Amino acid sequence: MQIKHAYTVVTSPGRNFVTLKIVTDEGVYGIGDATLNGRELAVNAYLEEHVIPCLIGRDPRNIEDIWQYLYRGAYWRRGPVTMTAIAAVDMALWDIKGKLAGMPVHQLLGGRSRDGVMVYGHANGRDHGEAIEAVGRYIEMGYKAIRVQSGVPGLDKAYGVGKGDLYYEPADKGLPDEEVWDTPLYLRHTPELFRKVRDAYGYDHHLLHDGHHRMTPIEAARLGRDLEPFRLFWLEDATPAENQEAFRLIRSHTTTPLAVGEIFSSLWDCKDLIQNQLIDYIRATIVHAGGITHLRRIADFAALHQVRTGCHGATDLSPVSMAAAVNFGLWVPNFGIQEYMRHTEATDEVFPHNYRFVNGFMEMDEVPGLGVDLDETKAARYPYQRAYLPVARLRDGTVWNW
Ligand code: GCO
Ligand code: MG
Repeated sequence: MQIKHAYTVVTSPGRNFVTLKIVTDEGVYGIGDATLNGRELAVNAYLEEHVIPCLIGRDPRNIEDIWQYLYRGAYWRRGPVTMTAIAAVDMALWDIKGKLAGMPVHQLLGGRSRDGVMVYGHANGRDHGEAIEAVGRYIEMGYKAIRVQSGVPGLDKAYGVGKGDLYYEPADKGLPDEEVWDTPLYLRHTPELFRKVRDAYGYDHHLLHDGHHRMTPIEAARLGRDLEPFRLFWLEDATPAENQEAFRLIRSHTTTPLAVGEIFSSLWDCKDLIQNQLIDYIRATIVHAGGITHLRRIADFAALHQVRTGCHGATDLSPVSMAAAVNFGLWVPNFGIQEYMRHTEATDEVFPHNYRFVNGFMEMDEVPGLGVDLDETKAARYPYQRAYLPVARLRDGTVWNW
């Protein structure tokens, strides 16, 4: 059996997605997500120019060999563009293997460890009142775990506050928007937000919060401590983790559980965090961390250190990634939680899939492969549009972490 043909499809049903399709000489095909928000065409070119020509003629069943070939063979290792491209190939090959075996990918990984994958949704509002109302709507929809983000009085914009209720989409067409950020204001208002949410709804639901890399380690330590009475499921991306050691300081001050890793592209980005037990949840994800083959290694390493998974699942990860994540989450023994931001109806039509939200959990039928497809005719209706994530500046104009 050989890979006969492979190509990418770039489509923009509300936002940009890059999808790789690998077709075998026996007609079986697989698809993989290759979307890297704001840098979509870099991954597309990497695949078209540097990866696809090397795939033709290879046996698609040899997933591990192809992974090693693309990782070691490039000489230049790691980095988001490379690892997203490898992930797309890897997902497509697992999809093919599942179809050949007549089994869903979670069965190939070792079978189900659970019936459904607990997901968290995003409740947000321009102020505390709106955010608290949004939490109520998520509870009504059946969510067991809810991320809460609110606008900060005195700031025009804050990370995590959506344009609508269900679909949070930070990337905008055209050149990057610039936003003003003020950490002391944020630190003053955030514990108050969680106090009000607990007062309104009690302690039966998991609450999460994303700091989105904006605090210094000591600021994050203080926020973690201030949030302790409200028993968060996690505080995410408290501070950037290029310096993994930074989390030691946060950890030494607070028992609020910590999650990090949505921008990590390999095990080497989180090795110290995990082996020193500086975090509780690893957010690395299939599409940006080298596919199922590599995320499995990260998860196994994490399991040895009692760190659980909490994979990234924002709208910029396509339904192909979500299908892969649900398969992975059904299997992985040290599962923690899976992020789930609803895609728009247009996106769901371009990517028909078999996962579905049932009472706080993502469920999936026993269909062969990943259980997701790409409707190329519909995809062609939505041409690529350049879009960027915003850029943040402090009040004095200094560029900060968005
Ligand atoms: C999350 C993330 C996203 C990212 C986005 C960037 O926790 O879901 O922080 O909101 O900002 O995925 O592309
Ligand atoms: Mg995040």
